[in-house]
Amino acid sequence: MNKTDKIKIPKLLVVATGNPGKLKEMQAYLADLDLQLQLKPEGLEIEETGETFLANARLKASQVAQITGEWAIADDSGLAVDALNGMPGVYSARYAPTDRERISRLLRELGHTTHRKAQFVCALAIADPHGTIALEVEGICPGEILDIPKGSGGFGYDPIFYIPAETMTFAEMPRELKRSLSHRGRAFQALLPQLQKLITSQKNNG
Ligand code: ITT
Repeated sequence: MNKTDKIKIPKLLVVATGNPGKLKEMQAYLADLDLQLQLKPEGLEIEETGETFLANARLKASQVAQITGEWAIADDSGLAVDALNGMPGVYSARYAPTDRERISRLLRELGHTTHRKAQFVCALAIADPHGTIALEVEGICPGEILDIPKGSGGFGYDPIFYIPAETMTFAEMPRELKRSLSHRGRAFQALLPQLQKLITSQKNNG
C-alpha cells in the first residue's frame, strides 16, 4: 500500500495469531464490534525478535498489516515466573515443542520450591494497513504455579496456573470466568473502548 493512500475505516481486522487457543479467545472479545474478522494468511510466520511482549505484539501486528494491506491485531503473551527470574516470559511459546512439554519443563525447573508466584502477561497491538501502530495495551494477571496440572479447559499453561481467589486453575474455570479476569481479558477491557473510539472517529473523518 502506498503511504499516501488514505487509510480506510477499519471494517475488517486480521487476527494475527497462529495459536488456536488464543484465536478463540480473541474472537470472543472482538465479537460485539462492527468488524469483520479474518484469519492471518496460512503459513505466514513473523519472527518474534523483540525483548518485550509489547515489542513482539507490535512486530506481529505491523508486519501482518503490511503484508495483507488490512488492519491487524496481534497478541503477544506468556507466563513470567518469579522464582525463575521471569522466565519463560517472552520465550513461553519457544520453551519446548508442545504445551505438555512446556508445562513439564516449567515444573521441572521450579522443582519443589514453595515460592510459586507468577503472572500471565498479554500485550495487544493494532496496526493500520501501512503497518503503523494505532493502539497498544497490556494486561497482567497474577497467580501461582501448581505442582501438578489440573483441569482440561483453556490451552497452553492453563492447567498449572492457579488463581487463589477462585480456588481454580485457568483450565478448571468456566470460559467466561477466565475471559473476565485473565491477562487477555484485562488487556481487551483496556483496548475495546479505544478501538470503538478509533472506529467511530475514522467513520466521522471518512
Ligand atoms: P502467535 O505468536 O501466532 O500469536 P504463539 O503461541 O507463538 O502464537 P506467543 O508467542 O504470544 O504466541 O506465545 C504465548 C505462549 O504463552 C504460548 O505458549 C501460549 O500457549 C502461552 N499462553 C498465552 N496466553 C495463554 C493463556 O491464556 N493460557 C495459557 N497459556 C497461554
